[in-house]
Amino acid sequence: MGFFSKLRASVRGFFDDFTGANDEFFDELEERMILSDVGAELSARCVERLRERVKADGLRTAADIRGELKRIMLAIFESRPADSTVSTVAPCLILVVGVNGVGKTTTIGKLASRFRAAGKRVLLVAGDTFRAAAADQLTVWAERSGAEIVRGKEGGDPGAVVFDGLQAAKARRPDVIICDTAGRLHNKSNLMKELEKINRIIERELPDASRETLLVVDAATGQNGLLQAKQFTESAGVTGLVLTKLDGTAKGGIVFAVADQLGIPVKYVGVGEAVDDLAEFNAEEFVDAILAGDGE
Ligand SMILES: Nc1nc2c(ncn2[C@@H]2O[C@H](COP(=O)(O)OP(=O)(O)OP(=O)(O)O)[C@@H](O)[C@H]2O)c(=O)[nH]1
Ligand SMILES: [Mg+2]
Repeated sequence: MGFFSKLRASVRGFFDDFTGANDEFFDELEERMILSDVGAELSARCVERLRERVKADGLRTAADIRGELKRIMLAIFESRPADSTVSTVAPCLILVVGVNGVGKTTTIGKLASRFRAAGKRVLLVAGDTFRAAAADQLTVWAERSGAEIVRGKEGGDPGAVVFDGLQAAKARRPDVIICDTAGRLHNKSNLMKELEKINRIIERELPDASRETLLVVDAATGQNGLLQAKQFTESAGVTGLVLTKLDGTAKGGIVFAVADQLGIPVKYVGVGEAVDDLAEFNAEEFVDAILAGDGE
């Protein structure tokens, strides 16, 4: 599959130079995991556990050790909510948040296309009035995917655009409503306040909608992305994560750090700028892709 071949090329293989289950191998593995942004503490914990299992079970071959590491890494996801798909019980409202440039608008475009391909009626709301041309960018995606769009004036009040969008939703009854938001305001507390205001408007105008708040994080920002995730989770009620730009980084390990430290599921991963470059996150396939390395 194209999707996983992109991932494989981007994430560094942990077993590329395997010569045996010795200290050198374990140290190298831990280092590679840290370089992939799994995080120092979690990498150490995984490798420690692997050492124990290798010793206890007398594992010797790369295949056996890889199988054990796979189980250990999958366990990171097993303690988290398993739901990896967005609810599409109509009306479903998806609010997309995240700092500037991470890929919010692109992800919305990709999601709109997916839902349209599944026969859903989609309404996009251009809640980013801060950045020039943000609404134009979303309009291009709407046209491309056959979604409807509600947009306001540049520099206008995002709350007002969201309000208008929700009135349109009440009248037109789409299956899915996706709201874009600004990634940058004058400062961070403004951004969080704006999101709280948008949330209040949605709560008031569309109280019965099934809600998702997807936080988009650029995988290449590594541990800083984890920090963003913590901040947004505290103030914006995030229900799921989208990790983008996994095609452009060898740091896909951030997925593990996020799953380990935050109680929110990774729902989608982005591996490019094209409409098909978004996939539902599947922990087992993801771990397989990471452990497969470059040579396979
Ligand atoms: N390689 C790659 N590029 C991506 C991916 N997702 C988005 N991009 C690119 O990242 C850039 C920023 O994407 P946007 O969707 O505009 O990001 P945003 O979060 O809406 O940005 P602001 O509106 O400025 O806050 C664009 O050039 C996208 O094409 C991805 O998964 N892989
Ligand atoms: Mg945007």
